[in-house]
Amino acid sequence: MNRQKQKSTLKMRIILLVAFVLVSNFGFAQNLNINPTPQQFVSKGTIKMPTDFYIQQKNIDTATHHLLSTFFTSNNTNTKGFSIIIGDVNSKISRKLKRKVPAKAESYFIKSTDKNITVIGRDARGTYYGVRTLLALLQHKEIPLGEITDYPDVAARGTVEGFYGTPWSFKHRIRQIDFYGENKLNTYIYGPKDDAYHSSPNWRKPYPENEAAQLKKLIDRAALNHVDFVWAIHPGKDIKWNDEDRKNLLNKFQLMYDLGVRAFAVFFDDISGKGTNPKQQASLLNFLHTNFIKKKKDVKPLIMCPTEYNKGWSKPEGGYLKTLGKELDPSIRIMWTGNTVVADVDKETMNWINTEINRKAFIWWNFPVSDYVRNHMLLGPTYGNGKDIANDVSGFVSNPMEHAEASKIAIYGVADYSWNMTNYQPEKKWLEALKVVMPESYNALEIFAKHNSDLGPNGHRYRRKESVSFAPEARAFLEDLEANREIKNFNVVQKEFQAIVEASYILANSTDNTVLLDEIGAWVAQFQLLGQSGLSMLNMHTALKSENTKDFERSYHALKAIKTEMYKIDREENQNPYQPGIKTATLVLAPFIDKSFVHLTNAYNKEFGKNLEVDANYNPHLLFTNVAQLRNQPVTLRDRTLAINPPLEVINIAPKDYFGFELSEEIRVTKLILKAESTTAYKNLIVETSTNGTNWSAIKTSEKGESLEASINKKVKYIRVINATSKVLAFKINQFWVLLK
Ligand code: LOG
Repeated sequence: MNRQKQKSTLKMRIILLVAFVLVSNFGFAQNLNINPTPQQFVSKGTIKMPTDFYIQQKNIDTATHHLLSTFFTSNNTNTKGFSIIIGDVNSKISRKLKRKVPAKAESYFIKSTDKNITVIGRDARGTYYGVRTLLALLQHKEIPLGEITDYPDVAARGTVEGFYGTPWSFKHRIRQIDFYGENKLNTYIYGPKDDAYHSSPNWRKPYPENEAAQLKKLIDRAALNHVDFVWAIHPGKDIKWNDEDRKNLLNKFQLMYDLGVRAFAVFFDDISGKGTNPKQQASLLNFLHTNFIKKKKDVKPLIMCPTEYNKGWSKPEGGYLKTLGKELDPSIRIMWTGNTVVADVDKETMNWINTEINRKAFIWWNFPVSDYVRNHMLLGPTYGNGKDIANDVSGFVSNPMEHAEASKIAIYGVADYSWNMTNYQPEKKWLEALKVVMPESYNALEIFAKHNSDLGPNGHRYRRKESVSFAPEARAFLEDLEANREIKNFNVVQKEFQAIVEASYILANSTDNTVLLDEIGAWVAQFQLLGQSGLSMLNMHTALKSENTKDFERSYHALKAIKTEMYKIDREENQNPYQPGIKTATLVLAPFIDKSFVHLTNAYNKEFGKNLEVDANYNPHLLFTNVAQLRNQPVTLRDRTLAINPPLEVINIAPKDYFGFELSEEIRVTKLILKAESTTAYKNLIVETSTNGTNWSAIKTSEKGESLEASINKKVKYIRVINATSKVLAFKINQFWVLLK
């Protein structure tokens, strides 16, 4: 070998050796079991957990002090203990170590050696997060040694309590805020649509005394968790663009400031009329910025939710977004839900909106909110958003379900995604989340949650995967069944149904999270019945194969009885006026059992000359409309009431636009009811019926209380409400249904 070659081989060896040492010392931050996953962890082994600690606190605030006191007590601290030094970059700590703290807001650096642990934060919140990580390290059996360098990818991370329906209770909000602190989420935007003092009619008025007192407690709790409690106001339904309402807003902000609020938002979503004017909105926001935010000095920049808050609704020709982008003070953040109301966001989404509004949009992610599918539980993983948008967003908040505790499964994922985007692993985080919300019964919860993730058909067309590992089994089973072959995976399917029944028993009697159980209980009961019905279906199959008619009929009747029980739960629990009832496993499991049941019953009838009935449990009628906003709205048939799932947004009905139903055949219709949020549109609407969709006859209507009513009593195939004027009518549809004979 010549010298040259020898030299380069040696060089190669050294490079490889160095690479090996580097890799072997780079522990995986994922293995630390900390949520969110730290950005960087260089591992240097472990040491035995000390029993006593010596805490040296430098510059730390009340929240961090309080957090430390939850672990370090007089029982495990003394001056001879294992040294822990905590401070921020301004504290008296080794300069060499302070230089390792990333130059980013909320960052921290931890060095742990066999002699001591040093935690240094870039700022107060960074120190707090460093201590959160420290306490998580101390939960391990041995202390992991090495260096952790950590910072959030997204500046504002958390939730917006922004859904329609019952606002969260005080107790739930406290639990949420604590959960945010634990998971390094820093933002809780308070904006429940059904809080009358957030929106119309009472946004101008102070909260009643007891509500104010509770809010104050929440605000204090948020401070203790380093969470910004952002109080939002929703004045657009009836705001007047005059000085008086400006004063009203300032006054309400001051009242909230007095309760301790130091961050504010103004929402203009889901409104119509004068309130939607972008110039006026911008001018008002700038006014609040100058006369409140700037004056106070200790209040965060404003956040606003625009009226055109998604691309589908934005009308570029009207220049709404561009006006906001140009006129709003650059410090004011603008929220955005994506390409549609309910959407996942990616690079393209961000590029488009950020150019329109001249700043980084603040993402309002409408997941796991279920206010438009209230009969479903959304317990699946958090996934779908781009992993390359960290630098394109000014904030990322999730709008959750009215079921606060159940929403934690998704929020846990949001915490990791928004902190450490590129390393985010949806499934791994989902499994971890289940363990966090149910430390003992998480295996049972997993079985329940994996089959309760999708939303079912909905007007926003947003869907989630569900029963992922079971779906191919269901397909294979049905194929064999329909081809009259031996069912190869019978045992696998049986095992799944058994697991469902058992998991439901375990959950229903679990004690490790009764708050969660209160929310999901009715769905668990329904899920158990579904599993049981699956087992009866399998029994029908076995009995048919062995030509045991007695067994077949018993299982057949059992399955029908189970369905009756499920029907009862659906009619008794969760009876909200929007999507009442309790639906479970609707994407894969329920249709699978239904199809198999129908197939087996038909096969049995044929073979034994019987006629056991199979009820076609579906709705044959269709929505009939030319209004784009309504096109995907599901239509439900309950008993004899045929209804549109009422959408939550304002619907714009252009001249000659209509909405109604196309029946499967001519059927006698007795009554039509429309309940709109404002009754002023009623005089401009006509109710019409038709037998062929071409020739229409008008029906007399009357206003009864808040509804528009028509008594019909004739056989029709089409029935609709039509805008008879030459103007666009804009209103919310709270109820729309017809009664079939
Ligand atoms: C509302 C929100 C609601 C969500 C899902 C925004 C900005 N506003 O369609 O209050 O929870 O959609 O139904 C919305 O998303 N309107």
